[in-house]
Amino acid sequence: MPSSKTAVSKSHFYLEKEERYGAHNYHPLPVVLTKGEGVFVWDVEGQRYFDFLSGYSAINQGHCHPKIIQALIEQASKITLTSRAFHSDLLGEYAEFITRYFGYDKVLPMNTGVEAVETALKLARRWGYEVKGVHKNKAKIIVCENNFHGRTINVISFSSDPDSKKNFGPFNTGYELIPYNDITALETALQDKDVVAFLVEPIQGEAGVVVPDDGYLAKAAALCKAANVLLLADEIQTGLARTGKMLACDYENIRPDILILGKALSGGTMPVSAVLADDEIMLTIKPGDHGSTYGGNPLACKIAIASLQVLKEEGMAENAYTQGIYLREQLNALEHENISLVRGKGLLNAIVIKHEDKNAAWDICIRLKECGLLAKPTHGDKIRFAPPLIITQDQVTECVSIIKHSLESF
Ligand code: IF1
Repeated sequence: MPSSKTAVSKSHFYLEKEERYGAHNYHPLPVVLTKGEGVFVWDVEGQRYFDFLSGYSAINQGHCHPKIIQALIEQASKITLTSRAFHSDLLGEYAEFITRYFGYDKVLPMNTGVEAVETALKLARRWGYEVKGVHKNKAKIIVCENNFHGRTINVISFSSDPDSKKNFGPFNTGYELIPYNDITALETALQDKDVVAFLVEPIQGEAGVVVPDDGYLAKAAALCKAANVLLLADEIQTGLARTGKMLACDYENIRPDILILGKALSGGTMPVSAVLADDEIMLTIKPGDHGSTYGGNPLACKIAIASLQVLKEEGMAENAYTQGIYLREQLNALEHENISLVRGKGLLNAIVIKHEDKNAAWDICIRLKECGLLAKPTHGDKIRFAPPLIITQDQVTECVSIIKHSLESF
């Protein structure tokens, strides 16, 4: 990389390569990051930013958390992958650790979030046929409008977002869409005896941090239990202390039949996901029925144990709870004409931008970047504010003044 280049063309050097040789499946903010530590990231120009996206909640513990990186380095120099054709000295230790941590009989380890979602759907159908007794290929799964559970063809089969489905058909069947946060709609859908599961995000992240009414999840859980239908909680984005409790389900004291985790399960180091359930469900999968090359690899096991340990050791849920209240209070106190709404739980928040220019949210994010804070619009007029859960009150105060300044100069 020629060092004499001006600052702008340094980033341009990297952007050009990506544009030329990489698929154009994203539209990122024009910033090229090269270092991350805690709540901060640095670009190739040496500029420092507050990270208010946290890798879409995969970096809850902060960038390059020392204890997680230490675990990674130690294990990476021993053995990283055995495959499941053989045993490792870490899978049993990890399985015991995570099942005790969340209170389930067993874990099925996978890699990406969507793989864990697909695994949960397969488990629910298998349980539906072999335990509930639904007739072959008749199983139905209820899902919510504006859901986001990943990008495989099966999962987008039940998306309600035309952009994520366009020209990817034909799609899978066996799914019924109902409105989110609508108990009556769920009650009606559960009358169908072929329903085996209800898959739901405790807070809809991609939809723009849509928080359901208090009691919605608890009522949904009760209705599912009464109908002998499994409750599948997708906590890939809301889990692991992000919303101010270890799980967003904890706000309503409900225990999903199948718990789906990902993202921060590895502290942002590598894809690690997990599906937790009790034996009646989990043991319907027999040897050879399901798996993946990297699922449960020793490197992932070691990293996940460390990632879960630091969440508790450093009180990250409690800090997310406290700083989330403070952040929303400070944002509301701005009473800014372009902020129509502030919403969220813990440190999963979004502001809804009110402006006649449809690109306002994007342009505000460009201004935020120029003022030292990285955030990204979601669904047009919303900007997600989700910093690492280690952020201090003083740092939140500094970030709110950056947001205030950016809005005023917009
Ligand atoms: C992208 C956002 C999108 C998720 C929930 C499963 C998955 C995700 C609740 C799948 C993944 C990521 C995917 C990433 C951007 C981000 C995201 F909501 F977090 F903002 F897309 F909607 N369930 N969410 O949020 O997990 O397979 O990605 O590990 O695809 O652009 P994955």
